[in-house]
Amino acid sequence: MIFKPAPDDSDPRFAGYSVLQSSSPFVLDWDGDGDLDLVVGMIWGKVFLLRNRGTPKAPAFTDTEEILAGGKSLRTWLHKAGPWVADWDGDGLRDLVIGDERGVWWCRNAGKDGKDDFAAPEKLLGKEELGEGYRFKPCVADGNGDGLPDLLVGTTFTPREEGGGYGRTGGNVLLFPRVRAEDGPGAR
Ligand SMILES: [Ca+2]
Ligand SMILES: [Ca+2]
Ligand SMILES: [Ca+2]
Repeated sequence: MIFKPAPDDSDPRFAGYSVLQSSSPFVLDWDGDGDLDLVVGMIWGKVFLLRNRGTPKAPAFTDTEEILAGGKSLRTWLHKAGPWVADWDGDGLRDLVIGDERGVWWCRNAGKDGKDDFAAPEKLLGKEELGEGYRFKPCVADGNGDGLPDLLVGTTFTPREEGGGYGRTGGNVLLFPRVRAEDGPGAR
């Protein structure tokens, strides 16, 4: 599936690019009209919206839409963005939690009157917490059943072998439990 114009034609890297190459979709009814839309992270770290212009049974995704964060088109620090939409800080507004090659980021929503107002990405987890790996893909869920939202993060890594070669690519799912609700974002 190739969209033209591409998500950001001002940047030649995106010209005519397939938005589905190495992309990570998150499915939800973003606009509350009863059909499922897609929030998609793409290979170069951009995150954008594919609004369903069809129906629940016959979806149609015809264009890409910018998501603004901190007043700019949303892009993570590095590529292969993996978005998740959840109310991370429990204030009743959906937020964006995004993984990339470097870590996991949070865009707090301070919107009003039903309109989103996402802040620029703020780091939740970096290499120091995530360890060896890359292509981090977060999931916000109560992973340990205590009622508080936790972060589960999928990773990919290719370990070095004796002699300098690389072994088979593998991965983990890491759980970062939130200890106290009042600790806010990043608590684990
Ligand atoms: Ca919808
Ligand atoms: Ca929130
Ligand atoms: Ca929990």
